Amino acid sequence: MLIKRPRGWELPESAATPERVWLSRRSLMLGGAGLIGAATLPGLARAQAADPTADLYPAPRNESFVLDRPVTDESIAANYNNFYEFGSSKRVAAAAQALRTRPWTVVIDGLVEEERTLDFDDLIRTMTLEERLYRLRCVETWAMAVPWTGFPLADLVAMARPLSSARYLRFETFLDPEVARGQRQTWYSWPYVEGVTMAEATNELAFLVTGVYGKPLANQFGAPLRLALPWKYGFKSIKSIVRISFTAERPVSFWERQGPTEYGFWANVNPEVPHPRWSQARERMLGTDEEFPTQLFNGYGEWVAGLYAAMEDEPLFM
Ligand SMILES: Nc1nc2c(c(=O)[nH]1)N[C@H]1C(S)=C(S)[C@@H](COP(=O)(O)O)O[C@H]1N2
Ligand SMILES: [Mo]
Repeated sequence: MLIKRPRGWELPESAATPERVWLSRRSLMLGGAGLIGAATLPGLARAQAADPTADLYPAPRNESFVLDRPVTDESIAANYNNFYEFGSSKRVAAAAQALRTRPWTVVIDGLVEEERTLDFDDLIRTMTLEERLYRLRCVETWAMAVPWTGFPLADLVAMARPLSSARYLRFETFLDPEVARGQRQTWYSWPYVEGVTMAEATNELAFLVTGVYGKPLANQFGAPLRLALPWKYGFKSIKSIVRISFTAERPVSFWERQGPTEYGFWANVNPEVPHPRWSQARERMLGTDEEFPTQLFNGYGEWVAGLYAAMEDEPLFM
């Protein structure tokens, strides 16, 4: 089904069109006539799009997920990021533009009927995209509310056909210290890794994100594919995924390896369980600085509380 085949946009238009025609068509599109061009010359016009999946946006909104506060301004969310591959400050957006997100492949391996390597642009077109308004709560106490676009992680699990022995999913980010200077810092164990249980992965809330604010993901948000697990602290929502492995063993995630007494595997949001160095009782919205009381499971308990019944012995909230 997911066979790699050349598409119109993979052929640079300059290779197929005399330069003078190409240049004038480009200036036409820059002049705002892009829709006309796209309607009459689908393959060729798409070759000029900055992102080969741009035509998939905006996706219809799934109205099941509503916010209790305004959406964070795009300019704020796009300029305050955690993406340690590009540095430990929040101002990593410029550095993250160095990441080349095409071609991009995602390996599905481990305990599956058949291991495979998917081209991202093929993968996304086998999935039905939707928009969801989710909040994200960083373990550092800042929070945001954003319109993610993507598809349920459960749909990818179904496509991957895991064996019955699979108990966890392990996600891995790209590794390229040439481009991502943060990955030259050897006190971290790169690449970034995260993991969830099969039950968490197939919960309706678990979302694989390909876009935000009605467009393909900008690099700093973790292009071209990142996770959104809104009931967990933000570090579980791994960016720029290149590998998804089905495992029998619980994966050790990046921050857990770094500081197991501060960052655990479960990392479910809970106002009553402080981080060893600060309280988790409140959160601050990016942009407005408005404060809200933190909610158990970040307010998403209706979907996920049942996952953790009879698991009191586990450190579910760190
Ligand atoms: N690969 C990778 N994924 C990552 C991180 C990172 O440093 N590297 N930071 C995490 C943390 S701590 C948070 S809070 C969110 C931030 O997502 P945002 O920058 O889109 O707000 O990404 C998470 N995913
Ligand atoms: Mo975070």
